[in-house]
Amino acid sequence: MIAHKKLPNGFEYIEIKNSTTEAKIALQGAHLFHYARVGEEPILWLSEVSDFEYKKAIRGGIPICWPWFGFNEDKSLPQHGFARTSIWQFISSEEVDKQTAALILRMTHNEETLKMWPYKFELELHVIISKRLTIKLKTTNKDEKSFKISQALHTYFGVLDICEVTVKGLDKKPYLDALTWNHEIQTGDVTFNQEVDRVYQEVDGEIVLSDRNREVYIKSRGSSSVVVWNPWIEKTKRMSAMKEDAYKSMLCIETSNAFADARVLKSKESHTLKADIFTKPL
Ligand code: TA6
Repeated sequence: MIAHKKLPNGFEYIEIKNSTTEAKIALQGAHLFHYARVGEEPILWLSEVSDFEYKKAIRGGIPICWPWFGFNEDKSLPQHGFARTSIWQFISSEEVDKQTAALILRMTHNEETLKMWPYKFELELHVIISKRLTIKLKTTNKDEKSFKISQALHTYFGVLDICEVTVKGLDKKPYLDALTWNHEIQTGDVTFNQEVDRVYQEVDGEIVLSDRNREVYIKSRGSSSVVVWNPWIEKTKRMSAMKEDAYKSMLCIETSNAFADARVLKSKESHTLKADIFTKPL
């Protein structure tokens, strides 16, 4: 089943349900905000107090940070770009088989985006919902001049208890610590007992989020950087649309082209950022 739904306030999303999975994608931001395998805890975390209002980013799921990751030099512009608060077009949906749905959403430059970012573009999100979740974000330069993008699939994963989570696959990788702006090298698995906000570079393999009852695998393509973020106690209190204890049950592992991994696209060139997400029971 693939249905176009509206909340009482008019907020539109697509609901997908089949024999193995369920998902929900908002037209604002092409924001996948729910993904679960039938009978299991959702893979994606969604804040219990998230907004579902136009021009406010949903807190959780997979926000699309584009055409810049983080803050813009022009501080009047939104953190993480404008894609996640723009209305995308729902282009197509297909029930590939009883267990698989494929959807395409698209946004292009308009008067509003050109004021913030003076380039013509086409941005498409291809999502394949099945026992695995495949997300492809394709940027095409429709302008005559080159442009540079930094971006992230800012994926919020649900975890049982952040204190018992380890992230594998980043050992010996260099990272920028966004809390100190120092450059560091990862030693062993990433564990969590404080705020963590790191942009890892030279990432070339799969990342494994090891939780008490499952392992979530994240395989990326078109990316050599990964952002790992947990706001912990104090930062959570300052984040919009997050309950005070939210940090205990979420972790962001973001397939990205961030900082040194930003990409330059010449006129008519395309670049695709891809994440494959799947689980293995322990
Ligand atoms: O990806 C990590 C990060 O850049 C953090 O520094 C924090 O700002 C987080 O994104 C959330 O940003 P948001 O704009 O969604 O509140």
